[in-house]
Amino acid sequence: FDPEHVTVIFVLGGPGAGKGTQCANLVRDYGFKHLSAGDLLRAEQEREGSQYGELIRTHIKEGKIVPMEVTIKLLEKAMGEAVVRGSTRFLIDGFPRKMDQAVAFEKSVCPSKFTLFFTCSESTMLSRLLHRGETSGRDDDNVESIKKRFRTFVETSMPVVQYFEGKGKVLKVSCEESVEAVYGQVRTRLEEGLK
Ligand code: UP5
Ligand code: MG
Repeated sequence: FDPEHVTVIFVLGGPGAGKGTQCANLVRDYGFKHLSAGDLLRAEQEREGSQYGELIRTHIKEGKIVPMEVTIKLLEKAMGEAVVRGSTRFLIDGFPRKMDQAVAFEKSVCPSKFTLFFTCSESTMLSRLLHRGETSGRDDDNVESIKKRFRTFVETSMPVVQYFEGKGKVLKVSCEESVEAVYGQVRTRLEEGLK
């Protein structure tokens, strides 16, 4: 597909900040195509015959970033399929979370218009994830994995946010409040960004 004809918005924020929840609201109200890198990786992990199943499983459990070739390939494929079906506006959720991914994706797939960055305290994120873990079935919704995910976020993913901030391309939203209150802010920021 031609990057000139698509709009990409990155959605970043700590584990459990509410990226997926708010993206679902934006899909409903603005017709974005939502692609969660984590969801794509989990689907690939489950896919029969995938050569990456074990690699993805161990990285996710340890809160580590899967090598970028795998994730970028999955995203590029999903975007290509969505473009064929008429999508032009994408929310790329939970990606890029390491500098090499950010640079490679913008160079070889598509530059982003801006990044929506969800800020949230670790104590709030921890309680949300533990609550979700009671029913999610996710291998990484347990205290040990969550602590590792927090650490990777601070050490590896925050530099990506700072990189885009340096380019004036980050719109921040605080995610401590209720889903509805946060969404009000998300809409305001998004509309500023799309102007
Ligand atoms: N909830 C949400 N908002 C709330 C609110 N305002 N008030 C009260 N409750 C709220 O929300 C989490 C929970 O909180 C839900 O129960 C929700 O109802 C509630 P959710 O919207 O799911 O938060 P989200 O930010 O999407 O959390 P998620 O756990 O998905 O974030 P992660 O970034 O940790 O997970 P992701 O799936 O993106 O990545 C998982 C792993 O995949 C990574 O750790 C990594 O190992 C791997 N990965 C890569 O290697 N490379 C990539 O590029 C991407 C992922
Ligand atoms: Mg998510």
